Amino acid sequence: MRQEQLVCLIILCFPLYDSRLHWLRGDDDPYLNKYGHFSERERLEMLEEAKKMFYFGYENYMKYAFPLDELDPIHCTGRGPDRENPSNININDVLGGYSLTLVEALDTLAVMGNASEFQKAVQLVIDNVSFDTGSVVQVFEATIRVLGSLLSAHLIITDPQQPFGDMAPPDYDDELLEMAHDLATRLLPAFENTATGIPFPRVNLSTGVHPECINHTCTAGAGTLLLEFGVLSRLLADPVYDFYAHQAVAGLWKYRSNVTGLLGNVINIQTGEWVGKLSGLGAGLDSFYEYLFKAYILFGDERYLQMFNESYETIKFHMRKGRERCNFGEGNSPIYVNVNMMTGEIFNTWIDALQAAWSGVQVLAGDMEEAICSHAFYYSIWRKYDALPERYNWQLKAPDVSFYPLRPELVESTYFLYRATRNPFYLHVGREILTSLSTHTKAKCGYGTVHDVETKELEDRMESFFLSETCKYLYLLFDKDNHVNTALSRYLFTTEGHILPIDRRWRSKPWEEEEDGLDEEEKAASVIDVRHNNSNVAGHDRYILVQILDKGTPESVLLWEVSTQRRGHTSQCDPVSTESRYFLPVRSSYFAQMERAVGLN
Ligand code: DMJ
Repeated sequence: MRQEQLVCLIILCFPLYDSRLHWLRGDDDPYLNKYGHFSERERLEMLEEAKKMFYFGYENYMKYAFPLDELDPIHCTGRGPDRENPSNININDVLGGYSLTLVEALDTLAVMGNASEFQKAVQLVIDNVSFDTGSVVQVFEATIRVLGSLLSAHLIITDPQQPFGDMAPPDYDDELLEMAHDLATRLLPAFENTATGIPFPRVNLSTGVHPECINHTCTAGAGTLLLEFGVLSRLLADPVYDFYAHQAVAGLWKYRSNVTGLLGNVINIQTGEWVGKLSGLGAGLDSFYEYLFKAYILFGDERYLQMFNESYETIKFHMRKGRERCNFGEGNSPIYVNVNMMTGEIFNTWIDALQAAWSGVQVLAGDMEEAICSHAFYYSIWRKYDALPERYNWQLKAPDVSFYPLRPELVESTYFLYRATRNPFYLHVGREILTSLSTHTKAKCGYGTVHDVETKELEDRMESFFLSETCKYLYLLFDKDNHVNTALSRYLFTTEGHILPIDRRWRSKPWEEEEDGLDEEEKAASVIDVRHNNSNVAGHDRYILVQILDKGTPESVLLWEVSTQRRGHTSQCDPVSTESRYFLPVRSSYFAQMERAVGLN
């Protein structure tokens, strides 16, 4: 062949080869074009943006609001409890007059590696925060926001490895643990004088439960204390907190419907009668399920695993609508709806923003394909509004309740899905969330609650979970080398995004066993490493595990271990399909169907 002929052949053949390559890779698929790749440069840019977002909120809070609880980002002032209007529970349930936003920001500072500011902030908390405030707060909110944060920061400070940098303030003497102890003790009156063991929803931090305190509580409020109370008990070797948190869950569990197996959203703590019969995965119930599973991960207590497994099957049976598989078959996009706990019939036609955390729980539980679809549906809603409305009516394709208070749930699930799949799709989702937040919620001195997702009008309030959760998950999504990510199998996020080490210490109850059989050296190295714990793994699962280990993704090992245990055997882990890992997690046609379902096109 002459040289000119060869050149001609190459020129003629190249387009054919190229177009075949496009076909093979699906490059003509608009979704794959949009989501198929995320460069290192883009990742670093987003990491920087996430960091800036946190510091803009944090520094403005410190400048304009501290020592009050929250920042008003439009008027550049602070706010504390609404003492003039005790019935303003939207504010008073959360703001206890204890520098809430500073307390909540502590472990985000550590995760970002800012040792000097972390130490300074810890000292400010120690010097300024008191719980003898006379504030009437919700037991749930005080626990997940304040108690959880104090414990997390204490454990970061006392970690002998100091993986985030030198976080220990000079002369630290367990003050944060003492504060956690003090706060939890002030919450205990909520567990007295209840006939069911389910706590009162609110306490006055100085005087206990008011004689006229309402006898109703929501399921999540009473059933989301296990992690914080359990860790505190173990640190203090005092069973009382662990006991009460367990008793609350056992009380709720006892009253589940004997027809459907479902729980409602509001219960009378004296009679066990369900005042709210809505059963769903959003407000009032969300973190109840999350904590059953996380309590099993942290404490290894099989009772919680059994409750979670039973709940999971029941939820799927009654609440899940749509086609059977996320990425296969015919029918509507899968969706989890609210049902009547007594009958399983559809209760209403809205889903709420809190339910977006459910796909994160599904990732932990190893139900990956379900997690992918649950998340993708919420992401479609986000794309429609650049935010999540508090309630979205899936029948009317419109918000039922229109505000968005900077909630973290969608980015939380996005983070978990990215860690489990490493699919660049989730980095794109994270970037869109970050961009929407910068574009629509940035105010003069911080980030504001969106009053109406359609008009983007803002309210003058920056909730503390914006710094403890929304910014933390965004940052961790893009910070691939962060210690939390490289050792994810050793950390558990509380429902408020505070990190707790998964540690063998939590597996025993010091008040039950004087001697747990470990010598001092073993105790020092007692962080659970599931990689050394796989001796009874067989066949296919061992193959998957070896693959995971070879790829150096320790978090997947934990997901693998807990998911196989959740299913009660070792052969039904739901590994992410090759297609989901390297192409789009949801097939393009199903993705387009979701867009139509929310009226996006
Ligand atoms: C947080 O306070 C927690 O995540 C809680 O479980 C419910 N959601 C809010 C933030 O949206």
